[in-house]
Amino acid sequence: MQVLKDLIFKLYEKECADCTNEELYKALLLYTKEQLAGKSCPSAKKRLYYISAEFLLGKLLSNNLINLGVYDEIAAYLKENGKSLAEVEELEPEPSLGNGGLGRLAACFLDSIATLGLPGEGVGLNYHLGLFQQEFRKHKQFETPNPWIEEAGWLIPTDVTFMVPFRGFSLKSVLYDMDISGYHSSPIRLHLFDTEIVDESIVGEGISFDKHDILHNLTLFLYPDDSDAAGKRLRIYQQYFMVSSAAQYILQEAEKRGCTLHDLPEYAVVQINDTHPSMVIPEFIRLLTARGLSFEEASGIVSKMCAYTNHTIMAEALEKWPVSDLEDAVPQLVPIIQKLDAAMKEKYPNNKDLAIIDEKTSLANMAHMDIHYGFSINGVAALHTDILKTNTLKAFYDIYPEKFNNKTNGITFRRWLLACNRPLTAFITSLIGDDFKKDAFALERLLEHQDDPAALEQLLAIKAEAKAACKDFIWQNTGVEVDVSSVFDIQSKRLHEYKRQQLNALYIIHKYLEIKEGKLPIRPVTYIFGAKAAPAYTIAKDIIHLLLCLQELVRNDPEVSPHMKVVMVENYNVTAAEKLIPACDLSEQISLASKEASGTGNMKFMLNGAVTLGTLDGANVEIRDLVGEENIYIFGQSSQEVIAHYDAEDYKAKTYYKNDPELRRCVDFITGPEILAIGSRKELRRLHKELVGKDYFMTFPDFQSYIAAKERAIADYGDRMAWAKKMLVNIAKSGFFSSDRTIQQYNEDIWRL
Ligand code: 26V
Repeated sequence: MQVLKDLIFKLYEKECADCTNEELYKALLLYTKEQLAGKSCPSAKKRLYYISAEFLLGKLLSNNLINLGVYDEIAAYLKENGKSLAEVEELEPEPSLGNGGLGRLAACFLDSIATLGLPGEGVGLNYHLGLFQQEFRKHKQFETPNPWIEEAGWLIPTDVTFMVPFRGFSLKSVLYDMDISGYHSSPIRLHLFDTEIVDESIVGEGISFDKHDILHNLTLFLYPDDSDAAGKRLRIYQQYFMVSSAAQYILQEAEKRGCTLHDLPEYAVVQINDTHPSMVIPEFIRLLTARGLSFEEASGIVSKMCAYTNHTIMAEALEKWPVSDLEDAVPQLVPIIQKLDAAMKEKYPNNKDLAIIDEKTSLANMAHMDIHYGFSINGVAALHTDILKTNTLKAFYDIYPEKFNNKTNGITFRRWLLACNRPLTAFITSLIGDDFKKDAFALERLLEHQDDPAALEQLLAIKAEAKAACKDFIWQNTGVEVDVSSVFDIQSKRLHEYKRQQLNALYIIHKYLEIKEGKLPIRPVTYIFGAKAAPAYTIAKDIIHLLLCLQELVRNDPEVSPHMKVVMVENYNVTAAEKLIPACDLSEQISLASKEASGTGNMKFMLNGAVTLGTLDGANVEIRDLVGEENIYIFGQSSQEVIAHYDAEDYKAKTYYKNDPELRRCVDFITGPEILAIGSRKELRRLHKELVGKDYFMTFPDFQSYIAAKERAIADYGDRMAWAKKMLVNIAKSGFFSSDRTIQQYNEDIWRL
């Protein structure tokens, strides 16, 4: 601790005990940065570049202290001086450079790459304003900017710059670096490119800004709303700025290591995280041909170097750019993409599904380009990869079966157990030692304690402690007082119709109505939500409106509120997730089967001893296989049934609405007098109409089986010992979902570092 003590004295000429929390935060930040800078990054001839438009890092201080192995020592030192590390941590702004699962996965991957000592680097953009901050007013979501960059924060300025050409102008990219720590290992670097002339003053009301002012807005926001043409074009500018800077950097670094360019795949492998960085393929070809290589050689090199990860089958998220927009922004890429497309059309003249540029629409399909010109394509959970092979990308699987592979997602246990749940970590260590911190499969040893009443009691006590801490958080965040002896039922993730928060809402209405009729539930339940909706996603916002109205309705009804509470946490982000997840009893993973590629929240909840209530979708399938039917609650249509309904276009919400009076009663409650007295007619009617008229994500067919499964779970919760055993089995079996395992598999099958 002497180093920290000296640093504090050097900075402020006083002792720790006399410092403010702000001063201590700055000192700890500096201390941590110095410690990380003192360790060299793994070096090697061949390096991985993980290019991603999103890295949802979350706060870094405590995570870094844990990875450096000094957290406990520093916490104790502060405590001795009358300070609290937890309070100091509160001051750190959260770098939210991501929307949800995809960005958080990238952040977990960096932790694991560092922990495993692999020579890898992350590459992305330095958005000045990360994901918007969510505020609730009049039971609705409003968005405000979220500035996260501090004067002396985690970013390390460098003198690396590149010129990125656009139609009519060029922009200079400047590189900022961040050290990403691994657990008891050397850090790796995250490279974030920025422009020099981004201008935060162009932000108007909320998060509005001039989308045409490319010079001043390029790295201003993470993924602005792209529901209009200007937003789409800005996204092309952002993506090209990112990949052109990345490609120039990769070539420069490879050449420094002795690469002749003809042997580039021996020096670099690029993982394309979703299609956002796909333009890196034509950009590499452009740069290599400009350096004298033939087009054929350049495209051959790129094809040995680039690998693509698909994260969704949702058509609207699979990027297709109008060739005319590419012409407007990055005309130099268009002839290259056209040439790549022509070669494939010549090779496969009879299959339009394989085209990069669709002849009818003139849209360039980024995933198709990645698959033709990459050497690997992977899905993110076993079911998802199967659906890609047999459905969404079947035409490609038929011609390139060897390129397809699965890499089931994972999470870093350092953040999602060691950092966010210290009591559980200590408990596990006391039972099985601490091998699990580096080898997550060691958690299986917990199974030896599954019939040990003392261990199970202790597990329940730790959960109770986490719930008590979460109660305070919920009180501060929402002003709702929750009952810690109630079941904590949590659904926290982005708000999207396919994730079906609306199904959960219908269940809540069902329970509310039962209580009003005098049918009291066997035990109280707290229904907790955390979710942001995309600013232009109307129905998602309507669902938030409904949830906030339900929160209000229940809170103010003395007949109902002893039995249930509804809580919608404001501004759900990584920091909030770290508070909610340890406290969860029942983890809601209720997406429409086939639609959630993997999910990673499901893994975080499981690791923290929650039991899953879910559909057989994404990684839930693998969770079920690991823990067995008796330790998970599964309901709903299977993915094959869902896909068959979409193919046959035979689903009619109205039929269910007509034939199931209980369902109808709950759906109609959305526009009934109780809710209308709180919320606004326009939003609620629109949601009602959407459900009865469309229900595109088929909540109605799963309504009854959802109720049955949830009732079973809530009843089972009463047998405390049996429930604790389920918790323990879930924790013990979660080792497979460590991102260390995922990254090892990426390395063995794809990167070969
Ligand atoms: C994005 C959008 C944006 C526009 C509106 C519709 C829409 C639908 C889906 C998406 C998802 C984009 C990709 C993504 O974030 N996928 C998530 O990736 C996670 C990490 O692999 C995975 O666990 C989640 O299941 C998957 O949804």
